[in-house]
Amino acid sequence: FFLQVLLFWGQEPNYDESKVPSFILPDPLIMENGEIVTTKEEWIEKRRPEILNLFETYVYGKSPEKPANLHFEVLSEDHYALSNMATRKEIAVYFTESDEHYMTILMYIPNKRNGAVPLFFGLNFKGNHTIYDDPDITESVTRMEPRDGGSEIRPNAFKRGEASSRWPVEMLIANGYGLATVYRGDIDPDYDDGFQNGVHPLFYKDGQTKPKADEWGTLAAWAWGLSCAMDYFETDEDIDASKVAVFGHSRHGKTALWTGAIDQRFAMAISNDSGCGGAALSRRKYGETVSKINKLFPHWFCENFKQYSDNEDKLPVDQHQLIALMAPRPVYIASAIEDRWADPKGEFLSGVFATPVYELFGQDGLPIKDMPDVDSPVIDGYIGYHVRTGDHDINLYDWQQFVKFADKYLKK
Ligand code: GTR
Repeated sequence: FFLQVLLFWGQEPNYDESKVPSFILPDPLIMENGEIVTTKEEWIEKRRPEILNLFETYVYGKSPEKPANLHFEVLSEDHYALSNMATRKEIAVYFTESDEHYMTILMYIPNKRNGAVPLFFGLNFKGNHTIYDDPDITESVTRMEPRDGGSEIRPNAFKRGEASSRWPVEMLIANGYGLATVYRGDIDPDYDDGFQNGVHPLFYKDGQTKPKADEWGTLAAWAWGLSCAMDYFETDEDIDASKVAVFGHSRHGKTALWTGAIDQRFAMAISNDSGCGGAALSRRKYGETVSKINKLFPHWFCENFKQYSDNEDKLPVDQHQLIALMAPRPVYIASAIEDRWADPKGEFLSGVFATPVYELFGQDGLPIKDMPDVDSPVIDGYIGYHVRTGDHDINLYDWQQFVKFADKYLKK
């Protein structure tokens, strides 16, 4: 079986730093026509839209405009959740004018609050009911059933609270933050079904049966869904919509960064172990590569991205520019030292190479050039970073750093 997996991936991943090829990264501050960007105005008006468009066209795919008839419904509200510490709400966000297709936002808001609160917001893997052992959370179900035998694992196969080690609900509430999440399968189930379920078909033009080569894959659809949730947050007076941090682990970390890029209403983005197609530089080809990710997850990116499998040097962008799209907003990159598949050093370097864009705004990006020691977070600049002990996961240690970082920017 192992051999088969290797064959499927094409080759063994490279984990040898001496075998990382030399490469030249696209310069975030040089326009495609060669002009050099020297002011923040030029960045905002010219270079940022140019880079965003390159990522849309060649990496994640363009998403449709949000529907004008996006509407919301509060499905439940309980002011005595978490032993009276929090208010729990569930909100349906309907994607079209009918009430057929929707995602459910689950949120906890601290009861001890002076006005609207800052919020951490991100996708979950296994259903809303898995993030916390609370009998009153509505169990996620797959509303958008696979039409031809796809294999997305059904969220109701997962136990209530089974992902709770990743979701420190009490700690966030005690620190004055709200927490909100959506089951990603509500937006687009995570398997390659030719884009027949999920939100994609809701937006096909007449006769269209799949996204065009430069149109949204699954990661872009998830980001689009998170952006729809922001429309809701703007209507909820318990939430300070100008202080929402979008976060995510792994594939959801990639999504969080893309969400922050397409929707500048998010005040902060947090990437945890996001790796290839997230914070890690593609040109390093360390651990997971463009070719491996396109084979393993052919539905994540747009079709155009496939032309860069084993052809990273031709990519018109690299992932440091995705970090740069957050500027001047704060962004946090977290790695785990044993998670070599996600290339911790490549994640760190994206922060280093995004820094010149922050400097245009007179801000410190990532204030160091060499990787810090394990378990020594760097949270002084607008780009925060840590590499912690351990493997691919998001745990309390990661969250403690995110809270420290967020306290600096979202508690002002
Ligand atoms: C892996 C994938 C990574 C990462 C991870 C996850 O299998 O290769 O890119 O996204 O899954 O989401 O946990």
